Amino acid sequence: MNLRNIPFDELYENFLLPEKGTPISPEEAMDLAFRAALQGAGFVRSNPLVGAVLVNKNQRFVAASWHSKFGEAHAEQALLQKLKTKNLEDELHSATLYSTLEPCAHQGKTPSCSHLLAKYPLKKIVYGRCDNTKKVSGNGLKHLELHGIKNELFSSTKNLDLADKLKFLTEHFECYEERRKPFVTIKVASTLNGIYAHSDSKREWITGERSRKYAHFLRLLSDAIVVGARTIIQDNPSLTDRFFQKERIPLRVVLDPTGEALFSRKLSEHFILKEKSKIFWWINLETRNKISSTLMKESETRGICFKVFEGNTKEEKLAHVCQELYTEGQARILLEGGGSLWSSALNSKLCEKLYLFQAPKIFSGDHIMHWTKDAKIQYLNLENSISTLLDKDTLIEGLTDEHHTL
Ligand code: AOF
Ligand code: ZN
Repeated sequence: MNLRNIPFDELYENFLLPEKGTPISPEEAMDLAFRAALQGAGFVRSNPLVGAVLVNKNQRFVAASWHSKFGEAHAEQALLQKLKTKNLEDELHSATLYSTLEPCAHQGKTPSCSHLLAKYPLKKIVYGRCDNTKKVSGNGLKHLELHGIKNELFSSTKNLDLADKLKFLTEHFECYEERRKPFVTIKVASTLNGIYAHSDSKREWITGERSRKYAHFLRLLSDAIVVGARTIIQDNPSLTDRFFQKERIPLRVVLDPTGEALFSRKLSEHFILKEKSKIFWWINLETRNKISSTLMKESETRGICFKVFEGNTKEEKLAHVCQELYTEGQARILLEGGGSLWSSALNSKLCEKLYLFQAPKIFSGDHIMHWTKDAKIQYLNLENSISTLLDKDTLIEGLTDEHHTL
């Protein structure tokens, strides 16, 4: 288990660029490119988070930039634009460009980065990860070589943590592009013995404020946030990010086969409907037939888009939802609760990553709910798990393996 000293939300919030002309080592340059890439969180959708840093021929920092929005300039193009605006294009002479991802080769929604870069007398590109999509896959690097620009895959023996950070920037993108599915993450806040709620009480905070702030960062990172009916009934959540980018509302998704969450209170009293932004509300076909035309109309004006489940079991239904979200271009999906949803995700092998916030407490008694309450898997391993201290709580995160048995 590795220990992460600075949580990502702090790196995101306290992002500062060094003064131009500051000496910078290769490790520092790539770490800065990582932090620059994080600034695109919440806006790149199925694209990777990418950061780029220019270091001049005397190993001095010149400028940094990042891919800030899906469909807009890639990190490298944004960097070149910045250099132009600041009249710093001369600094490209014999310079090294650090990019968290290999430069692209294709003209897509934006021009090809390698073609843009090849026009300048750069010495070398150091990249953090390969882009294995067919259209890129080494082609950009070849193009740069043809123009006399060398390339190197970044590796560091001094900063092993950096390799994990670079992987984080592309994990949703690789899953979406290569495996053609959304990158499904589970977020659980529990006691040391895995309890996330009491079945007989209303919402109660288990983890501390610091963890809850981090959970909002996970919402910022996510394209879609999914909850089950009981979470809507018991917690009445808003499912918005209220710390980092308040104006950005992720797609909210409610899984409510029988409509018990929908009918649990007046629409005007559902906090999730306070922000008028699209919500996918999945229900069974029989439930849809029970919704009056007045309620249907009011729901739609409040942003609800009803969807009908396919499949019989919870697992089949969830798999169908994930497939639909994939088709809708939703790459990073956060399952926020509760136990039934998390268990279905584990049972159907849909969960790619787990974020477990553990508070130093134990709950016991007749009404405790364990977060894996309906899971039928025998075991689940987290690869390269990382622990981060968040005041008194510990966040344990890691990619799940696919080798659990039913
Ligand atoms: C880079 N730098 O900053 C990013 C890259 O549709 P487009 O034109 O925006 O292209 C998206 C693809 O470009 C994406 O699938 C991935 O292969 C690459 N992303 N590449 O060199 C960047 N965001
Ligand atoms: Zn590009």
